[in-house]
Amino acid sequence: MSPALITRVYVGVGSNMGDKLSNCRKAVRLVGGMEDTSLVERSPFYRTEPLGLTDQDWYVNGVIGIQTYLSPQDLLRSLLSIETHMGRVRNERWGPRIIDLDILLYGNRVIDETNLTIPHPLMHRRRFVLIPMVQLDPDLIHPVLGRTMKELSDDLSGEGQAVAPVDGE
Ligand code: A4P
Ligand code: MG
Repeated sequence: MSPALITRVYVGVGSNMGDKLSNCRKAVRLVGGMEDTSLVERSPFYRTEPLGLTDQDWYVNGVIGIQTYLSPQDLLRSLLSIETHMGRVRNERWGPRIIDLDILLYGNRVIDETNLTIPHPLMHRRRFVLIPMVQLDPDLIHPVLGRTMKELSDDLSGEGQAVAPVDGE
C-alpha cells in the first residue's frame, strides 16, 4: 500500500433515535477501527434541530477527521456496513435514524457518481455540519465553492437550524 495514497476525509455523524450520544460515540469507534483507516480528530457533539422532515426528534451531530487508504467507493461501502451493523433500517428519506454516516469531503476530490456525491451536496447549507467543521478546521476550503468553512458558516442564517453543544462534551 503506497503512503502517497492516504487521504484526509471528513465524515458527518448523526443520530436521532435511541441513546443518540452513545450511538454517535460507538460509530466513531467503529469508523476509527476500519481497515486501512485511522481516526485523527473529532469535533464536539451538538444537539441539532431536525432539517428536512421537521416532525422528528432532535439529532446529535458531529464531524470526524480520518486518514484512509480506502477509495471513495470502498469507504462508502464500509460506512454503510457500519450503519447496517448498528441496526439502521432505511425507511423514508431524511427520516429518523439510529446512525447516519455521510462522507462530507474526501481530500480535494470532486465526485459525481450515481451513488456517491462528494463534497456532500448539502453540507454548505447545514449548520449541523459547518459548526463542527469550523471547530476542526475553519480555514479548510470547500473544493467546489472555493470558500472556507468559516465563511460558509458565517453566511448561514440560524433560522430553523438551532445547534447547541451537548452537555458534558
Ligand atoms: N450518497 C451519495 N453521496 C453520499 C455521501 N457523500 N456520503 C448515497 C454518504 N452517502 C452518500 O443515503 C442514501 C444514499 O446516499 C447512500 O446509500 C449513498 O449511496 P441514506 O443515508 O440512506 O439516506 P438519507 O440519509 O435519508 O438521505 P440523504 O440524502 O443522505 O440525507 P442526508 O443528507 O444524510 O440528510 N437534521 C439534523 N439536524 N441532523 C441530521 O443529521 N440528517 C438528515 C439526512 C436530515 N435532517 C437532519 C440530519
Ligand atoms: Mg446519509
